[in-house]
Amino acid sequence: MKEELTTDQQIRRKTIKAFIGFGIATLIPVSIWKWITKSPYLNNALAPLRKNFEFNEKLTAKLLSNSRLAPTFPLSDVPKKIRSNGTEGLISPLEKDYKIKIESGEMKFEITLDELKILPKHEIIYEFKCVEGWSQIQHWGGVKFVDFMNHYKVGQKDAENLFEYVGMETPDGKYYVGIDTPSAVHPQTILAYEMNGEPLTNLKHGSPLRLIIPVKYGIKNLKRIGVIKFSDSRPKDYWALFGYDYFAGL
Ligand SMILES: Nc1nc2c(c(=O)[nH]1)N[C@H]1C(S)=C(S)[C@@H](COP(=O)(O)O)O[C@H]1N2
Ligand SMILES: [Mo]
Repeated sequence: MKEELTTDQQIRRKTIKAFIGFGIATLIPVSIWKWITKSPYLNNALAPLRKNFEFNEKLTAKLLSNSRLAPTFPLSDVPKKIRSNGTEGLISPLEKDYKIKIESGEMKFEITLDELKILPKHEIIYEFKCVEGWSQIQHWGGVKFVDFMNHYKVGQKDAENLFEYVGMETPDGKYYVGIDTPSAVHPQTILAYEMNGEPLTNLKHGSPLRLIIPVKYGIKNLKRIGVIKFSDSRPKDYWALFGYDYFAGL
């Protein structure tokens, strides 16, 4: 039943095909986005991001690149001895009344670890990678960074936009990292207070609270969080000052 098509008909068919193709192409990012926001507590505070997702090409690209999930592993793959590296900002004794200082726009406040622990706990077993060339499967537990942002309504510049960066520092200010917000809100980024299913008590591993950010190299996984602040200007970053790539993404 081969039919002869007029040029007009051919053009029409091609247009329809192109239209369907375009429709499918736009569905891909939308479905990735839906997957990011599947978590119920993501919806509200990330609604502003959704707008950016549609209108801000740069952010869209970043979000897409960060919507990849790092591979996870079974508990049996976790070695008994967890490697430790880097003690900047961990030497001074931890203050007895340890609190995390938060800054976001006009907001400035402090929270305790117990307050943070009210939020849902998430665990991850993934391959931690240090730029120095070693990697190890590790098991961490804590609060999703995006849950923390939503719960305390921080990181929001206005009704439509998030601040572009998150800066974190040790309480003594001797180690510090800057994280792009799309990586901070990645579903696997957590404020970790557990290692190997137990409270993180080891000071060398960042007790009482550290960052676990599987989309970045080890250098960005700040141990002993004292300060979390949101900004549009790039926060200073310890290793970037030594010439390492600012984003240190994986
Ligand atoms: N406060 C602080 N955090 C830090 C570092 C550091 O020196 N000080 N080193 C980083 C580096 S280079 C790595 S590889 C990881 C190591 O984490 P671990 O000791 O729990 O294995 O912590 C990161 N976070
Ligand atoms: Mo590292």
